[in-house]
Amino acid sequence: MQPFPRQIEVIDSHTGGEPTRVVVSGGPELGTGTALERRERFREELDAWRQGLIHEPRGNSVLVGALLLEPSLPDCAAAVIYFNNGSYLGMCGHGTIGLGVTMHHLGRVGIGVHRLETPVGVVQITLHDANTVSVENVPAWRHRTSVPVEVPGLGRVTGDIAWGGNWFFLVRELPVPLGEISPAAAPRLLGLTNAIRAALWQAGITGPGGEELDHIELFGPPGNLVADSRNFVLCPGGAWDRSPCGTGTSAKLACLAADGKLKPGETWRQASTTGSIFECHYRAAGDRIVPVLKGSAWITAKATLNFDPDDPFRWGIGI
Ligand code: PYC
Repeated sequence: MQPFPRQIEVIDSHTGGEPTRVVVSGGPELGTGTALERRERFREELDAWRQGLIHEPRGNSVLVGALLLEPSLPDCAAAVIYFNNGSYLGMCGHGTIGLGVTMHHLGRVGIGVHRLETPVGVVQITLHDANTVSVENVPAWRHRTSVPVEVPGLGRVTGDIAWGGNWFFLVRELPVPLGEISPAAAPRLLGLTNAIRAALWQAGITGPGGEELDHIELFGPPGNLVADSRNFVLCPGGAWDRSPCGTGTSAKLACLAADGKLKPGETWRQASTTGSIFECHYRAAGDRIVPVLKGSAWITAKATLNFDPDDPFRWGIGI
């Protein structure tokens, strides 16, 4: 394996409460190729780097990493690979807002429009000011509607399967009252969504290519927030998203569009479990939609991570 350097430079930010760690220098050497090819090299040959960057004691289960790379496409400002405690992501909405703010902070992009290469396609960011970014995501679409799944100990749950840059199961009907969506309710909601995810996999309910539906979304009323809905999103590594989840909200917009509940250009304000909000709309693109999500991010740390070769936990603790 490629030896770890002793030090990796990172910039941490949060988007609506959800943290992003951008690897600015000292990251793994992935060679040339598309973002997808380089992500697969990362996964197959250098996964210990992901673990050291994200797991405790340097990181935590909520953190999403963003490896900033040279683009392979000439019209892109950068390429990026997103990863978390569980695995690698296709796209990451909150992470792209954090990345835009971080790149501006580094002087790598100015206010205006920029394109970024991701493993699942090119996305476009508009940097409105030092903290506010719109992301035009990859096309989103609904794959299946009102899919039933029997969840042990819970009963029949119904939901839609949609792509928003990752695969999502968006719950429509639960056999129990949803209750309040709030950080205090997170342990119960984690129990529900983990059980749904396991039942979907057990039942062989997947994306069209057999992909695991590893993000599960619950939706409730916005309460006193100025929003259309409040969500709870289970992420692949078992943490819940503190932000409204950009790819999850893209999947939600695809379902709203397919149901005729949201027209192109109409605003949808998606609130998260913590109360942070993404303001969103979409444009039609054949049988898909192109979602646009606007949110804010703040830099929280500029750090040098140390990897002492004598540290028994230098690769992180996978918990
Ligand atoms: O914002 O797309 C997102 C996201 C995915 C996982 C965590 N956040």
